[in-house]
Amino acid sequence: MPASATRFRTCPLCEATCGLAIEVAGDEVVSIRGDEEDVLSRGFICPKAYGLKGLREDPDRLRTPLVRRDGELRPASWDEAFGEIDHRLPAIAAEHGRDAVAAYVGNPNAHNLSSMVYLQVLLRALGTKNVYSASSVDQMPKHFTAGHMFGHWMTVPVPDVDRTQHLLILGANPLVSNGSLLTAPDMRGRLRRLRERGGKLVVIDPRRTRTARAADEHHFIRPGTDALLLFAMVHVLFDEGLTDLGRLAEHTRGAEQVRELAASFSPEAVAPACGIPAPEIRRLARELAAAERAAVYGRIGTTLQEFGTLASWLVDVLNALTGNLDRAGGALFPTAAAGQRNSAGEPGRGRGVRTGRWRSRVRGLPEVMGELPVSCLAEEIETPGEGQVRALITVAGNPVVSLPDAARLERALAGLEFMVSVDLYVNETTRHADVILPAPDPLSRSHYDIALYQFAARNVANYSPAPLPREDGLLDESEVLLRLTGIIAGQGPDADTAALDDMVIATLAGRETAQPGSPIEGRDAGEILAALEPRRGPERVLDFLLRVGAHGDGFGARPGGLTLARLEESPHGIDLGPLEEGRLPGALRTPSGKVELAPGPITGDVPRLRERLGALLGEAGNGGASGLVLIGRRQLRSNNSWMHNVHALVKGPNRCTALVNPADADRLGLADGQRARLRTAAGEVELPVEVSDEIMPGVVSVPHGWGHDAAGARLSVASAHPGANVNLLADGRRVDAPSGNAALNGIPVELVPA
Ligand SMILES: Nc1nc2c(c(=O)[nH]1)N[C@H]1C(S)=C(S)[C@@H](COP(=O)(O)OP(=O)(O)OC[C@H]3O[C@@H](n4cnc5c(=O)[nH]c(N)nc54)[C@H](O)[C@@H]3O)O[C@H]1N2
Ligand SMILES: Nc1nc2c(c(=O)[nH]1)N[C@H]1C(S)=C(S)[C@@H](COP(=O)(O)OP(=O)(O)OC[C@H]3O[C@@H](n4cnc5c(=O)[nH]c(N)nc54)[C@H](O)[C@@H]3O)O[C@H]1N2
Ligand code: SF4
Ligand SMILES: [Mo]
Repeated sequence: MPASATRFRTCPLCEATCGLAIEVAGDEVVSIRGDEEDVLSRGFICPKAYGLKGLREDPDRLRTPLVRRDGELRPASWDEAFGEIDHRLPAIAAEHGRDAVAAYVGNPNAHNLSSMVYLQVLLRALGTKNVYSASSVDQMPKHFTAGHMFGHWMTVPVPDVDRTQHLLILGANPLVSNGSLLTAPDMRGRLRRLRERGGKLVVIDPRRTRTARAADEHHFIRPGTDALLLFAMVHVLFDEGLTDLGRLAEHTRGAEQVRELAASFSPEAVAPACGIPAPEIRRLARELAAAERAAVYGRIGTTLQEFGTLASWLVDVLNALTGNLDRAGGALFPTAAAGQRNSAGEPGRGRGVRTGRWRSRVRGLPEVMGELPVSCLAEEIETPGEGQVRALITVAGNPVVSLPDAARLERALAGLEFMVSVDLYVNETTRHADVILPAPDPLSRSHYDIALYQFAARNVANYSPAPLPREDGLLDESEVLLRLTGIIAGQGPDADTAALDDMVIATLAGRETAQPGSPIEGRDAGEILAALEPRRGPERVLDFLLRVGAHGDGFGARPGGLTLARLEESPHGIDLGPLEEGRLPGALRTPSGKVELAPGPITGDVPRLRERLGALLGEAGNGGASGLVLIGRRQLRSNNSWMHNVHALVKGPNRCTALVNPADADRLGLADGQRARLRTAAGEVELPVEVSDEIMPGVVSVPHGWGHDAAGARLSVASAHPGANVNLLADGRRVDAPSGNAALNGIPVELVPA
């Protein structure tokens, strides 16, 4: 047995970015523990971290490219695989136009340094309007509201959990999900300390989750009605003279308009619709206003629903109206060390954001943040005509399991002329590909969280080199993405990727030296490139981003500032301190230079909410809503759809169950453990029922990411614990109107014994 060594590496599985101490011997993982000295996570990890060992060792994980020959995916060399792509993909774009090739990029890209740097390069080379990502089955409403309120998509306020005295959480279960748009490992500890210092935690969720159980107060809410509740709280603030914008008053526009919009949403008007009594709503608002330092935080339950934009907006309207926006202990704007746009360039004002620069061909939904809503993908593939999608590239995504209209999407993928996937597995999605390019296992690549530090509850920077060598025959994902870029750019399957990489960094350096307000404004780009020598690939780009970033050394302009070399000397990361207050107005990039409290693209959706309120009140007047609605949940040992082939994470009882309230179970004649059928117009699934009063009456909760019984997938462990694909029930036409985000929570369903 080779001598063992400990390597420190940030966990790439979820947004908490925990530091891992990985004991390795040769090429093997011996053990995985929490890194006690990690500047952010201080030793915390969850059970998924250990799954990285199983993932590394999984015999089903791809170790060679696969190419479809005579209908079957067969092992091939990289040259054969890229040759096949070169032979088929550019021809489709040449014959049918660039939009005929679509791309879908999934969640793990946000946790992958190579993809964070090179995916954009590939997508730009593709030049297609048909760019799709998991963002539009996730947080797109939050980008939409951040963009319109603060001027940049990524300027998302983060609750200052470590200093707040009052935290109101809606539609998030960070004790299980470990936080999202909130990078804060060990939320259990952080929330416990909040309560120990006399603070209060309130949770609004149709399910009494772990987080709800750890709170001072929990309220059930009817799914999809958060915007009504939040509007009513805003109403109370104005009604009772409790608004106080504080320091931000002179930097804010639109408060009066918000007051007018909230007028018709009194607690008394919305209470029967959302299921929270009016006096309770009034108290929630008063307590929020009275708290010395408070923050409102909403996550998947508030974004993956029909009024995602309005709910996301009202979360930050409440933060602003109570004087908690940009205030310590309230909701703050992180200062990420790399790639943060709201700390770059000239402060205080900018071009703002635009949406709808193009629209989806079939349904006419607007582009947001450079992409189209994934709810449109199936119809864009299936509907004939000019601009029809005929080829698809997926990178780290499992759309068949993750997107609505799952059955239709599956048919659509089967009908594509050509499909390429970059992935770790042959799964429900990639089994439809003509070529699969394997990605290396996470432990054999380096890591830096460019994306997630934008949402961290404390400013930190942590780089880890690859703890283990890459297995023979695998390429770093940067190389895979650059070779694909070369093919798209017409340079053939053997493009000079080193030259492409040089172009990437030269473009970045050229742009930055021309950028007013940059620490390297006016300098010679050649000098900057020389200073990055001899680095190449993602590390060179990362070093560049760190050095021109808010904490960087500015290539000598700010001696002592961050460089990648300094991070390499700090295996547990560098702590850059608590989030700063007073980042506004400097971080704003709105054309007005103000916080826009009532932007038209957001408030334009209020009439739709008013209409819904009317309909819900009509139902309530007729003795209450009779039907059941479906929502989702996350589970500690799952990671969306893709860690179910690791035995340690799937063993034990079937977790893909429908949680049903005892009253509903009685009414429907269902007993705990019994199999039942869930049905919508879109499709049906069968799964066991779990009867529990932790779920609100009238609501059924089913986790997503299951349904691993597809023929042709190569997931021997997962297929023994298949569960059901809940997105077979989801209709892609249900979207949040402004952002186009899918509304996968709050779906009306029928439940019957199987
Ligand atoms: N263990 C684990 N961790 C994960 C993941 C995973 O799959 N497993 N996935 C990661 C990803 S990609 C993400 S985006 C994050 C998500 O992180 P979270 O948003 O914290 O995820 P969930 O646990 O699904 O919590 C959403 C909550 O919203 C509630 N809910 C549903 N509908 C409504 C509604 O209409 N209103 C309100 N108020 N609540 C509602 C649900 O009951 C649920 O408790 O988690 C990440 N972390
Ligand atoms: N009903 C319902 N549906 C949902 C949700 C819900 O709450 N309810 N949540 C939604 C959310 S928040 C999200 S983020 C999406 C997730 O949707 P997706 O991103 O489409 O799905 P994942 O399950 O994350 O699948 C990731 C894929 O990436 C591969 N992979 C993992 N690591 C790497 C890597 O390093 N490189 C490459 N190339 N591949 C890799 C895995 O094998 C897997 O195939 O699901 C959404 N779908
Ligand atoms: S909480 Fe997230 S980042 Fe931390 S160990 Fe678990 S999966 Fe990894
Ligand atoms: Mo997500």
